[in-house]
Amino acid sequence: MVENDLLVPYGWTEAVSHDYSHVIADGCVPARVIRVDRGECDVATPTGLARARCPRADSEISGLCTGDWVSIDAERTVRQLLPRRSAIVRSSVSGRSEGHVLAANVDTVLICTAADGDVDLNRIERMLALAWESHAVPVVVLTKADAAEYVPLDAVQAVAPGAAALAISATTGTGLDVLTAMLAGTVALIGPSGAGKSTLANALLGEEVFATDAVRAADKKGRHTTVHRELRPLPGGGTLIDTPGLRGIGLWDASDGIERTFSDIESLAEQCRFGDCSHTSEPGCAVRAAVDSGALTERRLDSYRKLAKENAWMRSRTDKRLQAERQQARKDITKQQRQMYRDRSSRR
Ligand SMILES: Nc1nc2c(ncn2[C@@H]2O[C@H](COP(=O)(O)OP(=O)(O)O)[C@@H](O)[C@H]2O)c(=O)[nH]1
Ligand SMILES: [Mg+2]
Ligand SMILES: [Zn+2]
Repeated sequence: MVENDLLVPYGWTEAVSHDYSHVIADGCVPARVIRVDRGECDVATPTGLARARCPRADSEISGLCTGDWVSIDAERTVRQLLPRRSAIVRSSVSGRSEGHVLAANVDTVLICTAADGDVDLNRIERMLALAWESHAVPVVVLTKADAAEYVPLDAVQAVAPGAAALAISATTGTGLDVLTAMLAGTVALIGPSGAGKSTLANALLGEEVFATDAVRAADKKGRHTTVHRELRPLPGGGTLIDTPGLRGIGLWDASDGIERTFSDIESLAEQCRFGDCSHTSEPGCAVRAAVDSGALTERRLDSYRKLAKENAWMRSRTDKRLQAERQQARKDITKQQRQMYRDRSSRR
């Protein structure tokens, strides 16, 4: 039986209850993070919506984000960050050796691209890698189909093996019923600014919750109207997270995500004569053969290489940084020990 009725619209299910009920600290209740602003967050609690204090930055809980399940105490302070079932993580802007979590406990990721602008397949592949890596199910959505002369749905579907791709219009309602039928659990919208995410969010929510903005006509660039990540209950069940547009999304250790995104290339590579084939000039290369026959585009192969290289670089950088941090910690300890010996000898 599901308790916590007021939490149900915010994603409290029997499965969630099963995972978390026994780990919640005494005197605390479960809550879902709707939105985080410096030091405080809006949360949904068993008794309704509330404002909670985030733990201090130096506490074990840092980087709370929209979609997180937490426990809060009687003073409305977040006490526990409950284990994330999934998380969309990109490389941190601050360059620290952690990823930056964009949204947590997400089941479906809607990768939005405006059909009336430049439909950048490389960027779609990058977002697919991010989404697959998060353990959510991606759906590629071409928005503003009403404004496009030609909607390149086939080209988009071709770069998204294993994922659904569809064209919609939030303005005319085209495709919204199909999309609604695909939504499950917590749905997050990602994509560049101006892609129509907030407009689509409002259409799915059935009310004007999120502010939207006119795209600059000159360059079709959005203006970053959405500045917060925010979670809302969907009328038909499930929840929706709108996010601000991302200027650039660096991958964060997305090896599995890349593998899934390029599953076609990965399976071709298994047929290459050499196990360590670089798919450049080796004889018996199945990947080159697919490019030569037109089954695989050079663009997609390049995109795959670029993301794999970036990922490898990111991983090596992280490893180096972790090493540096450990080294620093050792130095600090040595310093403390020296200080201790000095103190002791001066006391003598
Ligand atoms: N023609 C048309 N314009 C749309 C559609 N969806 C969004 N827009 C417009 O695209 C612009 C950016 O939308 P917005 O939702 O703020 O994009 P976001 O930055 O991704 O959240 C706004 O001017 C919207 O009116 C659509 O389905 N059709
Ligand atoms: Mg927006
Ligand atoms: Zn090869």
